[in-house]
Amino acid sequence: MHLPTDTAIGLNLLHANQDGADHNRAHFDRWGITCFNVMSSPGAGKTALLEKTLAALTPDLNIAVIEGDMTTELDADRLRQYGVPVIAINTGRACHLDARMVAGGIHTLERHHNPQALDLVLVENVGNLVCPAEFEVGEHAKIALLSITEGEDKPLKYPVMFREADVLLITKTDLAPYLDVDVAQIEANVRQINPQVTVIPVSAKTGAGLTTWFDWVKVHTGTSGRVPAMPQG
Ligand SMILES: Nc1nc2c(ncn2[C@@H]2O[C@H](COP(=O)(O)OP(=O)(O)O)[C@@H](O)[C@H]2O)c(=O)[nH]1
Ligand SMILES: [Mg+2]
Repeated sequence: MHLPTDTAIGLNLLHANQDGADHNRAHFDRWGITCFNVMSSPGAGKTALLEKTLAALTPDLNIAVIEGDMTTELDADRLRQYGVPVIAINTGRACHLDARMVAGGIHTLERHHNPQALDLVLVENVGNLVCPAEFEVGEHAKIALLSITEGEDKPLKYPVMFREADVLLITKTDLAPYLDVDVAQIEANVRQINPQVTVIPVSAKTGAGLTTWFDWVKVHTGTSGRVPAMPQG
C-alpha cells in the first residue's frame, strides 16, 4: 500500500510512541501501579476532579500525579496541596503528552519516591479534545471528561477521544438548570461512538456522582491489563 509521506511519518510517530507507551506500562506493572490518563478540552474540570479524587482516596490509596500543561505549574501546585507526589511536565508547543515525556516523568518519580509504594498514577493530560487520545502514554485506562457547557454534539465531532475512552465523566452537571443542554443526548451521542463506555455524570462543585467515580477508581486500581467495560445499570 502506498501512503503519502506525511501519513507514513505520522504512522511511524504513532508506532514509536506505542513502543514507548508499552515500555512505560511495563514499568507500572512491575511496580504494581495502575495508571489512568485523564483527558478533556481545556477547562472541562480535570484538575477539579483530581482535587476531589485525591481528597477522597488518599487515605486508602497511595497516589501520584503526572501533570501535563503547555506552560506553568499552576495545576501541579493546586494538586501538591493534597500532599501527594506531583511531577509537572511542560510540553511547550506540544498539544498532548506523549510516551517519551511521561517516561521522563516516571524517572523523576523513581528518583524522588519509592514507586513500589504507589498504587495509582493519575496523568492529567494537556487540555485538548483531539491529540491526547491518539498518543498512549502507558495508561491502563483512558478517562475522558466532557463538561455539559461544551454541547451535546462534541462526541460526534471529536469521535477519537470518545471512541478511545474507557470512562466518560460528564462534568459540571450542577450547571444544567442554567443551560439549554440535554445531558441524556450527550450520553446517547457518546454511545453511538462507543457503546461499551462507562458514563458517569458528576459535579465537582456539589459532589453529585463523585462516589460512583471513586468506586470505579477503587475497583480498577490494582487490576492489571486493560479495564473491562462495566455493566451499565
Ligand atoms: N460549576 C462548576 N464548575 C466547575 C466544576 N468543575 C470545575 N469547574 C470550574 O471550571 C473551571 C476549569 O476547571 P479545571 O479543573 O481547572 O479544568 P481543567 O482545565 O480541565 O483542569 C474552573 O473555574 C473550575 O472551578 C463543576 O463541577 N461545576
Ligand atoms: Mg487542569
